[in-house]
Amino acid sequence: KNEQAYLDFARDVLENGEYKGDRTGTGTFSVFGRQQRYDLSEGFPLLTTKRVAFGLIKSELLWFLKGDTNIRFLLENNNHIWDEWAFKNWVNSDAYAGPDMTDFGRRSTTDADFKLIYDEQHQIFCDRILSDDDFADRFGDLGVVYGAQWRHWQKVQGGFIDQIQDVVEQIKVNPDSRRLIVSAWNPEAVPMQALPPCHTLFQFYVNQGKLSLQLYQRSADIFLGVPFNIASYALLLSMVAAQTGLEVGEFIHTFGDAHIYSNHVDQVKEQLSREMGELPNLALNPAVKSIFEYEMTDIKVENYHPAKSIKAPVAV
Ligand code: DHF
Ligand code: TMP
Repeated sequence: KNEQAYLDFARDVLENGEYKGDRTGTGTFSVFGRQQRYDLSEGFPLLTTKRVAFGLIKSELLWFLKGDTNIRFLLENNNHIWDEWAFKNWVNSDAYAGPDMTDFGRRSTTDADFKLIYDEQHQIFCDRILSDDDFADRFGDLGVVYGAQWRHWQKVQGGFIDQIQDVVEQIKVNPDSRRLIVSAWNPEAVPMQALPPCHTLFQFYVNQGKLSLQLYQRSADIFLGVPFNIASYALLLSMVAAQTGLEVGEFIHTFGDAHIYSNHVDQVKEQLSREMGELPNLALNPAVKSIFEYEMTDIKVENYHPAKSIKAPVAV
């Protein structure tokens, strides 16, 4: 069963993960190398043991597919999942003259007075991204992140590669190919990214009229990021299947460093104590004729009745 695979994975890391320090200073329980499989014909893998905000997953994926790397589009869709990484560039810049925001991610979870100051600066930042074009160009951009690598991979000889367009075309004309790969990991670009890509590389596979996708994720925040990543890639797979006339097969999720942050342990235990419900169904508008033409209203999950959401702080 699809959701069981995620829950077993979380339990495995809770039980077998070893303590490991990390870049954010939070600390994690970590394992290296795991894999789960989700058969999409059994339902759409949007977790039911906590509410997962599918609207945010849709707008993030549409943002990647547009080749956009500026958070303005996300903010226009009320999506704040990437704010902290743009905000970090802003407060570290010479142009920022507000209150000290050093280590804002951690301090806003431990210091209530600081959190008020941070929330205010965050709000000012978002308002300015939305209203000031020059400011948005300078501080809303996360660098050459997913959208840039997927749609405009810069060639050494000049020009760009559109990996998504190419892979969709290859699935149509050469479905037996073993080279149906999209790489977000561009070693040359890593220093120019607010966060080097966590979902590093994915490969499609076609057999017996079914399309499957395997993702290699180098680093995985099991409680916050992974439920989004599962649904996002299941959605991408479903959209590519719809555009290539194939049925949906499996989403295979392969991991490097898979971790539970030390301040997520109670939340994971709470989630593991809950009963699973039925998985929802995905409905894509069949009139959409290109992978690049989907809009928010063309994508719906039906019959989603999750348990209530569980809040946790994100490590910045
Ligand atoms: N950093 C870390 N440490 N973990 C991540 O999962 C992560 N993910 C990123 C960027 N950097 C990251 C992009 N994706 C949330 C989910 C996905 C995501 C970023 C943030 C998140 O905070 N989800 C919450 C609240 C969502 C909301 O705004 O309602 C959740 O409960 O799912
Ligand atoms: P890192 O770059 O030091 O590995 O930190 C990235 C963190 O963000 C790590 O906890 C993994 C997490 N993450 C996800 O789990 N999924 C995602 O889609 C993204 C962008 C990040």
